[in-house]
Amino acid sequence: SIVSKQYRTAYHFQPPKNWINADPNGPMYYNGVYHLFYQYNPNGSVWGNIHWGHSVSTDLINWAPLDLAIYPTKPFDINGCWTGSATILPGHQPVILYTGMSRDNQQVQNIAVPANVSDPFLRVWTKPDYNPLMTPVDGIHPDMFRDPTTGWRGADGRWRVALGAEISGNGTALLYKSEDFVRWERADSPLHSSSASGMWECPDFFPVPIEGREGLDTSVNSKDVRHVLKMSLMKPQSDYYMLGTYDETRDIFVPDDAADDYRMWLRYDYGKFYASKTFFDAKKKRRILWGWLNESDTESDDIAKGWAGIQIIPRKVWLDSRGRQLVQWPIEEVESLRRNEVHLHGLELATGLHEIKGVKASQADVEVDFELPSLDTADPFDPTRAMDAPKLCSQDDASVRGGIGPFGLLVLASENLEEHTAVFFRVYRDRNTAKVLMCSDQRRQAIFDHLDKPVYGVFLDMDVEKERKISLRTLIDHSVIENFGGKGRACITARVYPELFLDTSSHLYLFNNGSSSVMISRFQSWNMAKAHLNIKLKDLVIL
Ligand code: DQQ
Repeated sequence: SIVSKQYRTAYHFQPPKNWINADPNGPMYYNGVYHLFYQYNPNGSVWGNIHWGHSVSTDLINWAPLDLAIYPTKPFDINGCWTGSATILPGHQPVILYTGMSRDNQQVQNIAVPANVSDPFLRVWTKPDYNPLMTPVDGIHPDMFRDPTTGWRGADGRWRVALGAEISGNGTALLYKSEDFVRWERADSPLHSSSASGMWECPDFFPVPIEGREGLDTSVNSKDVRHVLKMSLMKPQSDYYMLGTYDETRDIFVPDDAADDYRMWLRYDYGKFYASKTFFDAKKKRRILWGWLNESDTESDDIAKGWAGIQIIPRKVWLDSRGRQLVQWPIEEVESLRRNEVHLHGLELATGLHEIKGVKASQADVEVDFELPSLDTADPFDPTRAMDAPKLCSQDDASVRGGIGPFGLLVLASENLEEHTAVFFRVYRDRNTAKVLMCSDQRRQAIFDHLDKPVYGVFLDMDVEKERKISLRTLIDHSVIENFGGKGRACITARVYPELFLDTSSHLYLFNNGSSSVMISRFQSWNMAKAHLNIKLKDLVIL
């Protein structure tokens, strides 16, 4: 069976003694301290009895666990304290809105406030008895009404929050408005809804500047910003987002491209990634994204391991220079864990394998640039196969010879490659342009056969004619591989459980199975030190 120690992560957030750790909740920066709450079952290895776990940090990498912050005690949340968000109100007053599973099993929205706002760690939260603030009435289904966003304030001075719902079969971001953040009324129209999908869980709504990479406070709205509306779809359990305009007068979100097939919507991450939520980091003026990475093993494995669920390394997000998608990159603080750099530049990667020696391949950070040969040796693009990138990755996998590619990394590879996860690119010539397919193939990740072994894939939105270089950054941490293609324009995260590295070290290879060589114009890898995920509070220095 799977034993927990080998799959626990060294630098990806996990609660210390964890059972179910799921959605990131109420992330915020407040008075020098970063807060992460998360859906947490303190005494079970399956979902249920949900509390709010709470950890604090001064660098988003090293964490001190605190007592449970919000837990089922009142008629308005006695059956679970579900997902919600933090908002910092005027007077620098933090509050949390969260969904309670009420005594009669209805989803209702409650407010919680710090018992002592001068406690630098906001350890104790209280829930006023005037809760719930919002209840599922007027056609709102009591099973589909949850996950309040961070609030934002319009020019009219009124607060707004969005809630995940499904109305008449349509995925919906319901809009509520308030003068005092206590008395809320439903707006006449939702912020947005679509017939392309059912229930929207964990909505998020925030501005990004058209120019630059800075984050903005959630209430900012001007001609110099675009808005992002994100939703988690329960089927196929993935996170999607839309870029568009927030029309404050009509109080609606107007997407640039309202595709009626959700598979055309944009995604933060084309791998395993769910229930994500952003917050504005006022300290470094960044928009930071958190995301839950559930397990890809079985429930009995989780019981044997005694834990399930980790978080991504927090990512800074901003609008791509061409304004067509978001870009994501691991926060710079993670680089403080880098040790023992191994680098090679100017390697011509002919067809074959090239092992990277001297790196701890189960706990590493890798950055590599692949310079492409002339594109006319690329395979022709078959548009009939374009719709389904994952399928293309599983058919034309790492073992299928191509003109340019497949090339990339074999990650968490065993001695004789019986086990490995292939992260690779393939270039196709499409009339007078070229397309880049990015893949992560988990089918050979482990000799266990009961694991979820998907193949993930996405086309990189880049001008490969002009750029001629494809970059890849990969964070490896025992049972998680986070991949950032094209400098963060395409992200694919996978959960893997190799068996063989139990008794042998794991290996990292560059590989090229294309007929053309590619030039490795840059390769750097680092061992990653363990983050401190269980700091004593007294040792947490507030800068
Ligand atoms: N998880 C929470 C819900 C949310 C779901 C319950 C998403 O509030 O919709 O644990 O994973």
